Amino acid sequence: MSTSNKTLPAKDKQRAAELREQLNYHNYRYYVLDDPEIPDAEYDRMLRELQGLEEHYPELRSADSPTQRVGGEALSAFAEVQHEVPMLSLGNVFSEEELVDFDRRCREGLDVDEIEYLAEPKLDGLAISLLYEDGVLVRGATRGDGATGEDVTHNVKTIGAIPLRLTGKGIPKRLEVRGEIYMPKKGFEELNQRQRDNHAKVFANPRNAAAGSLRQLDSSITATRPLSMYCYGVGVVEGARLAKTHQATLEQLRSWGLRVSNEPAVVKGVKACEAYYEQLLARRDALDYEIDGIVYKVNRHDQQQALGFVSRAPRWAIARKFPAQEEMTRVLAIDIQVGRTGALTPVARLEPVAVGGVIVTNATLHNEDEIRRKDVRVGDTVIVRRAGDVIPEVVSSIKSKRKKGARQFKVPTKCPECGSEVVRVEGEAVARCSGGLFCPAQRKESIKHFASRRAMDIDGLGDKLVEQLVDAGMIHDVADLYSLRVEQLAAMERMGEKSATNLVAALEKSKSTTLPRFIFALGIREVGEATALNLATHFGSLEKIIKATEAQLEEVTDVGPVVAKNIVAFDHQAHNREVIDKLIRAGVHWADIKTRLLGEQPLAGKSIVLTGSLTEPRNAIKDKLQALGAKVSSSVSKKTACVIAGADAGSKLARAQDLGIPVLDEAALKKLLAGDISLLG
Ligand code: D41
Repeated sequence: MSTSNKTLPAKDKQRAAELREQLNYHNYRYYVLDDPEIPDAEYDRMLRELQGLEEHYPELRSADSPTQRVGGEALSAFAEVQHEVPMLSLGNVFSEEELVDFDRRCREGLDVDEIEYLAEPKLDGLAISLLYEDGVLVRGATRGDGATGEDVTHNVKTIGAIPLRLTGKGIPKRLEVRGEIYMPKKGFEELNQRQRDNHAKVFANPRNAAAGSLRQLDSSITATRPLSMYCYGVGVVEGARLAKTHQATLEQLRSWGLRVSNEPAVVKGVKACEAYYEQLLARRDALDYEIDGIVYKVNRHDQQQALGFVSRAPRWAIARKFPAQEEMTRVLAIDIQVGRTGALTPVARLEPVAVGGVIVTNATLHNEDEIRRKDVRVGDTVIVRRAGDVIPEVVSSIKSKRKKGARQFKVPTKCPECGSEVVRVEGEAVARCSGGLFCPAQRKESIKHFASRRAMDIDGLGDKLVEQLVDAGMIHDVADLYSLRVEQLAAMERMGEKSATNLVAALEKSKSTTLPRFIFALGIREVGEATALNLATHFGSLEKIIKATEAQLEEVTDVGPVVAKNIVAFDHQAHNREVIDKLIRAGVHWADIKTRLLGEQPLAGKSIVLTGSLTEPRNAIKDKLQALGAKVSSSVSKKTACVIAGADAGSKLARAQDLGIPVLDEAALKKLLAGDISLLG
C-alpha cells in the first residue's frame, strides 16, 4: 500500500528494481569476490539514484534494498568476530552545499552558533579493529558489515606499522583501536610490477591490493605486501578514562606508540572545513597514500554523544568525497606509440571523461600482454584510473557491456611510423620497432630525451618543436641541434625572433655539461641517471667507457650483463660513434672525473647504520657498503660516520640527530655508493 500521496509511475518502479538488482550484483563482486567490475563512483551514483527514488516514493523501500545495507558480508574462510561496539558507517557528501547542510543539522541539534570539527584525510583502504589487552595485541578484525567482521589477527601481526605491544603511560586494560589499513602508492606500483613480472594477478588500485593482501589465508604472503596503517579512533575502552575531544584521543593513541597521521587539524565552522578540503585536495597527489576525501568529526565527545546516531551512522561525522580517481568511459580507438628505444606502447583513445578533476582522453595499455590479460577492445566500456602524476591507465574492461562483434586487438607486425619489422624478444614483455634511428618516432624521442632537464637541459626545446624540426628534415640526430641558426628557428611555427635567440643561447649553454649527464643523454637502453653516474665515477672518461668490454662494464655497481650488452651494442654502432664525435666537435665538453681504482675502499674504517624502511633490500645495501670498506653496524654511537635513514625511521634517527651525526637519505646513499664521501663531513 502506498504511504505517499504521489502516484508511482511504472518507469520509476522499473528503474528502482533495475538499480536494486545491479547494486546487489556489484556489492557481491566488491565484497565477496574482491573483484569489483565498475568504479566506486559509478556504484555511488547508482546508490544515490535509488536513494532518491526511495525518498520520493517510500513504498519502493524494502528491507532487502541495497540502500538499507552498510557494508559487506563476511567471507567464510575466516573466523567471525562480533564487534562489541559496532563499527559505524560514515555518511557521504559530494558538495560544499551538502556539507553546509550537515553543519546546520549539527548546530541546530546542539543549539550552538559554531562547531569545532576535527578534519582528517579519508584514507582509501580497509577499516580495521585492533584489540589490545593489557597493552598486548590480541586480535585484529576487519569491519565486515559493522556488526560482524573477520578475524585477521595472523595477518595484522605482519604489518610493521602496527605495534604488537603498546608503550607509554596509562594504557587501558582493554583498548580497541580503529583505523585504516592501506597500501602506500609506491609500494602498490612495486607490488604490481612484481605481480606482472611473475604473471600473477595485478591489482586495480591500492585499496584492492590492501584488501587482497589482508585477506590472505597464508600470512607469509601478507608479510611480503607493503601494508601500513593509520589509527583514527577507538571502540571498546576499559580501565582508563577517555579524553574529552577526538583530537586528544588521537594524541593519546600516538603516545601509546600507535601510528596516527599528522594531517588531522581542528577547524572551526564550515568555512574552515572548506579551506581544509581545498588545501588537502591540492596536495592529494603529493601524499604517499591514496585518500578519497576528508572526514569531519565534531571534536567534543560530549557534543558527539548529544548528537547520537541515525540508523548505523553517527550524526556527528561526515565524509566529504574528492573527485573519483576511477571513471567509466568508452574506447574509441587503440593506437600504437613508438618510444625512444623503439618500444611499442598501445594507447587507448577515449571518449573524454573527467577523472580526479582532469579531463582524460588517452590512457596507456602498457603492452601486448596487458591488453590480452585485460582483453580491452575498441568500443568497450572501460574503467580508467588517473592517480597522481602517473599516466592514466585502463584498469579493466566491463565485459557485460561489450557490444557484439568487438574484435581482439593485435599488435601490428610492422612499425606504424616507419614500416620496419616489429620484434619481440622471447621473455620480454615489450615489442619493438627494429628500425633504430631510421625510424622517425625513435629519432624524435631520442632528441627529446637528449634535450630533457635531467640530460642536457636545453631550455626552450619543447617536444612539439623537436617533432617539427625532425618532420621538416632540419635535424636528423642530436648533434644537428648545435648547427641550428636563429633565422631557421625563427621561421618555425609558434616561434619568433626572441624565442629562437633564446633557444640558440640555451643550446650554447648546454655544451658545458658533466660526464654523467652526457652519458645519460645518449639514451642507451636501460642506462638511467644512476647507472650513468656509476659509469662515470668508475671509468672517469668517455673514452674508457667506450673501450670497455662487457666484463669490465660489469664491474661497475649495478651494471649487470643486460646493461653491459646494451652499452657495448650502442658503442659498436658506427652511427653512434659519429654522433658522439660530431657533438664533441660542436663544442660539447665536460670535466673528467677522478676515478676510483678497482678494489680501492673509500669507506674503509667508516661505521654506517641503516634505519627505517629503505626501498632496496637491506642486505643488498649492506653488501655494497661493505664492498667499499664500510662496517655496517646496528647501533648509533659517537663513532658512527653516518646514518642512512629510510621512511618512518625512529629512535636511531633521533639519536643520530642528537649526536650531530650526518643523516643521509636514499638519494645521498646513491652518491655515497658512487664513491662521493663528501657527505660524511
Ligand atoms: O580514513 C578513513 N577511511 C576513516 C574512516 C576516518 N578517517 N574516520 C572514520 N571515522 C568513522 C567513524 C566516525 C564512524 C568512527 C572512518 C570510518 N568511520 C569508517 N571507515 C569505514 C567505515 C566507516
